[in-house]
Amino acid sequence: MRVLLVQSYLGKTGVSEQLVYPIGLACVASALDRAGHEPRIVDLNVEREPKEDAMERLKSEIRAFGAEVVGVSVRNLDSTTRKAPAVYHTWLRPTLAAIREAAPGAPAMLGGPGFTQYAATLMERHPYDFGVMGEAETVLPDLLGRIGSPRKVPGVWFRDRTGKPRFSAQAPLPAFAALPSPRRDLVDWDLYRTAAARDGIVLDVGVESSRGCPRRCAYCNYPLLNGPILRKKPPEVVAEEVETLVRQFGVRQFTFTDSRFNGDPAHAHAVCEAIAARLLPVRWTAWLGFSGLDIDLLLAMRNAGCRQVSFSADGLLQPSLDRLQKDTTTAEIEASVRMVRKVHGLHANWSFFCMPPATSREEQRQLLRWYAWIHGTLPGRGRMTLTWCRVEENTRLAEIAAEEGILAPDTDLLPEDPGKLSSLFYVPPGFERWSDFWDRFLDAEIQGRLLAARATRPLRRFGFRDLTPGHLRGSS
Ligand code: B12
Ligand code: SF4
Repeated sequence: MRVLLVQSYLGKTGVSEQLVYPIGLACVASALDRAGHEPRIVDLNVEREPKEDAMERLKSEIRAFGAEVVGVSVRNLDSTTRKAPAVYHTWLRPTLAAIREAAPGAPAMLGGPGFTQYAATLMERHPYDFGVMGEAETVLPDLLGRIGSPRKVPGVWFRDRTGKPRFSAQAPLPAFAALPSPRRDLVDWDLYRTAAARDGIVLDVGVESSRGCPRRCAYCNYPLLNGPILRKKPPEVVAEEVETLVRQFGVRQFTFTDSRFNGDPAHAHAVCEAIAARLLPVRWTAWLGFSGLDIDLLLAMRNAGCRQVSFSADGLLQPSLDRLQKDTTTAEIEASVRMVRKVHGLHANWSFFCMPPATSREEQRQLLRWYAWIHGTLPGRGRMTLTWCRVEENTRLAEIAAEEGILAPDTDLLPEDPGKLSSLFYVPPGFERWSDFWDRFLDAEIQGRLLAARATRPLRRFGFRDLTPGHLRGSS
C-alpha cells in the first residue's frame, strides 16, 4: 500500500521553530518498506517555499502520491513551556479535514509519542479512523495487513460500529536490536539544511542506541512511551548508522534520543568505541543518568565526538529527590559536576525543577547556591537549567498534585487553550512567592544578565542551540 507519513504541523509558533528531523517516521518507513509497502514522508514544518500553506501542501502531497493510507505522527502536543505556552494538537483538526478532502476513502491514523501519551483523549476529540500506541514497527504493518479487523491487532485504537474509540490490547514491544535502520533517504535534506542555516544552527539529527527505561520517576511518562525494559541496538549498527548520516547525508551533529545513554554503561562504552574507530567528523550530545557514570565513560564519549551531555537531576535535596522517585542522591549529582570538570572540552547541563514536590526553603536557597557553583566551576561549559514541571496524565505527579489539592482530579491535562497550559505546571502550596522569584530570575537570565548567558556563548559559537531542559517535561 502507498502510505503517506506526515509529521504533524506545529503552526510556526514557539518551539515549533526549532527544527527536528522526523526520526520516528524514518523508523516507521523502514518497517513498512520491509513489509512490502511503499512509504513516503512529508514534514509540514519544513517549508518548500516561504509562507507555504501547510494544509494545501498536505492535500497536494496526498494527491500526487495517490496515498492509500495517511498516518500522522503526533510528536509535540504543545510547547510544554510555562512562560510561552503554545498548543499544537488542535492542528489535528484541519489536518484530518485536508486528508478527507484529498483522499476521501483512505484510512487516516495517528501515532507518535504525543499521541501515545494522550491516546484516548485524542481519539475522542478527533475522528481519525485508527491510532497506534507506542512503537509502530510491528503494529503498523500488522494493522495494514488486517485493516478490516483492527480489534485483532494488539496496540491499535479503532472505532466500533457506533464510532466510539476502542483499544484492542497492549502490544509486545518490538525486538529493537533486530529492527531495520531508519530510512533516512525519504526526506529532502536540502530543506532541513536551508531551514537550519536560516535559524543560524547546525542541523541536529536524532540517533538511537537504546529504547526504554526501567525507572519510575514520578513525573515521567517515558516508560509508557518505550516500555520499562532497556533494549539496546548493537554498537556496530549504531556506528554504521552514524557513518551513513555523515557520509551520505552530510550530517555534522546528532543527538542520542535515548532516555539515558548510559542506561547500560558497558553498552555505552562499546557504542563510543565503535564510533571513535570510524574517525568521523561529527559531534554529538546525549542525556546521562547519575548511576553508571564515571570519568572513563565521559572520556570515551568525548573521544567519540560527544561535545555536550545533559543530566536530569530534577530535585536537589533528598526529600524532593525521593518524592520524585529519582533513585539518586545529592552526592551523586555533585560528583557528576566534579567529574565533568575533569573532562576538558565537554560541555554539560544539569536541569532542576525550581518547584519540585517536597521542596523546602533550604532547597530553594541551595538551588541558588548551585546555580552560582555550576556556572562558576565550569565557566563557559557548564550550565544549570531551571524549569517548572508539567503535570502529565498517568504519572505519580498527577496523583501528588491531586492529593495536595493543586489540581482538581478532573482537570483537563491536554487543554486546547494555551492560557490554560500554564496552570498545569506544579507549584507546591506555600511556594508561590519563590515561583515568582524564579520567574524574574529566569527573565534576567534570558536577557543575558546572569552567568548562564556567558556560559552558553561558546556553545553557540559551535552552532549548538541552547542546552535542553531535562527530559523536556518542564520548561521555563
Ligand atoms: C530526543 C527528543 C528531543 C530532541 C530531539 C533531538 C533530535 N535531533 O532528534 C530535542 C532536544 C531537540 C527535543 C526538543 C523538543 N521536544 Co522532545 N523529545 C525527545 C524524546 C526524548 C525522544 C524522541 C525520539 O526521537 N524518539 C525516537 C523515535 C524513533 O521514536 P518516536 O518518535 O516516538 O517514534 C516511534 C513511535 O512514536 C511511533 N510513531 C511515530 N510517528 C508515528 C506515526 C504513525 C502514523 C504511527 C502509526 C506511529 C508513529 O513509531 C515510531 C517508531 O517506533 C521524546 C520522548 C520520548 N521518549 O519519545 C521527547 C518528546 C517527543 N519531546 C517533547 C517536547 C515537549 C519537546 C519540546 C517542545 C521541548 C521544548 N519545550 O523545547 C521540543 C520541540 C522541538 C520540535 N520542534 O519538535 C515531548 C512531546 C510531547 C508534548 N508534551 O508535546 C516528548 C514526548 C517528551 C515529553 N514527554 O515531554 N526533543
Ligand atoms: S526521567 Fe529519565 S530516568 Fe526517570 S523514568 Fe523518565 S526516562 Fe527514566
